[in-house]
Amino acid sequence: MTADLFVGIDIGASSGRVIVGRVGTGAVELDVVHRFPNGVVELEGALHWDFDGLFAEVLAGLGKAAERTAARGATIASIGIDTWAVDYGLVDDDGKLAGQPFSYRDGRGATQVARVHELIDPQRMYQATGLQHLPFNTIYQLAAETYLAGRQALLIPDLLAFRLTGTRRTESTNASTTALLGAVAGEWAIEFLRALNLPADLFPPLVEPGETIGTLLPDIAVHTGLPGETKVVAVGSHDTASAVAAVPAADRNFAYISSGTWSLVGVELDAPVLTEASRLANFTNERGVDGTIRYLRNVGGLWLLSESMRTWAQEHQVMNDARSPAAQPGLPVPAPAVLSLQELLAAAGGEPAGGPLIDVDAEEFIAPGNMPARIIAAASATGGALASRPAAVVRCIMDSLAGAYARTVREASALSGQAVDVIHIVGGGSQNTLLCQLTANATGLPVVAGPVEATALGNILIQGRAAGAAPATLTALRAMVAASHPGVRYEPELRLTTV
Ligand code: LFR
Repeated sequence: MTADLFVGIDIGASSGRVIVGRVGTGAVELDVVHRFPNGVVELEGALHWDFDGLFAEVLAGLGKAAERTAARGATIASIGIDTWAVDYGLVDDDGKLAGQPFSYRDGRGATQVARVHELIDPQRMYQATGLQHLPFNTIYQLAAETYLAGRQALLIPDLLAFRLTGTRRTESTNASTTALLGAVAGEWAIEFLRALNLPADLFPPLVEPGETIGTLLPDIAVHTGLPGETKVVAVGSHDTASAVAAVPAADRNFAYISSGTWSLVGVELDAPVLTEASRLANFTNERGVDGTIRYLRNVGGLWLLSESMRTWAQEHQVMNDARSPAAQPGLPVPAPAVLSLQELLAAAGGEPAGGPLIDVDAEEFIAPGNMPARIIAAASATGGALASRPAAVVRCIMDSLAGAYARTVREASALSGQAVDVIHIVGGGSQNTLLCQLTANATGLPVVAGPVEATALGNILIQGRAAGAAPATLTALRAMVAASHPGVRYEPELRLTTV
């Protein structure tokens, strides 16, 4: 029997997966046993997550993991969970969930910003929590709640862990995205809970990555086929914390870009930067694994691309319906095919450099909707004429992202004093060769791309370490990632200019 298998549950804003990870001597391997889609759903006019649907997928994935490992005569040592940050579900004394959790893409947080800032001065909030201002931070969402009596707030990974084990905990890397956790002490900022009239025990007690949350509830063990003693272990439950833990950097002089729905761009530090300059530049000090600080900014991400592709697919459907033989007898010509991601990126690579740019961080890009129209309007507002053909829009997104990455890396380094010699891109964007090359060009630094599954690797490695199957330091864990998942290196291309 081997006991070096771990299950990672890793759910992002657009998809989730259940992974069986094997931690061996100097190497870590993943086997994705279950994938499922995720996305916001509209319920009673507001944007939510289908938590019950996600939990059903988690159970299905755990069942597959149990089957897969039993077939190999192996056992699963533990389960770790990570998801996006900020959002939570409200649970009553009996453990019942009060409705499906709101999504951060719903606008309700933004409506509370002014009121919260009247109660807590934003400068004081930053000095205490070190969190960047995002209109959907947990603190603003909580301010929109009308009924909290007898309820506790469980962040999404904590809610999943609670459903699996019956134990209520708040994992600390994710707690740091609430704007209710002190950046230096890592304790709840009780004064802010009080200022907002929120109960002091609104969140369950904190737990650090590597600590055990509990073991499976009997009915979960029966349902999934996993042994009842299977542990749920806290990992960097904020997906970005897990991703940064698995960046295959050799030393501290690196910047990372965790590139997925969002691009999280920054450096790793030992202590937070809480200066006024840092606040004005909107850098965040989120907690990382092993007490590190993820000093970063949320830059717009591949959400701009995926929402654009969704819009084009919808328009294509409408055109096709209009051209169907039923709608237009005698004109049964299908609309031109929608380009795949690969085709779109290839076409975008062929578009001329130096085209119009947009501010990828603008609030108007947060909500779902017709992204190409918003991008074209944003480009024209800054004097650029952006053609509506998909290749031109995609090129504009890529150029704008690369430019924002370069600015953000420069600022993170300047504000923190952390030198940067190389940029690691991990997550989905690491497979986007155009984006990786444009980033190397814009920063003038080498880019090492990969692994694409950094988040899942970070999740598995922290469990592996807790079980004694992986080394103690982050540097040694990262060396395991580098050895088993070699990256692709992009050097900055020289731009020849005529004088
Ligand atoms: C990335 C991420 C970001 C967070 C955003 C919203 O998946 O977790 O770090 O700011 O989603 O939760």
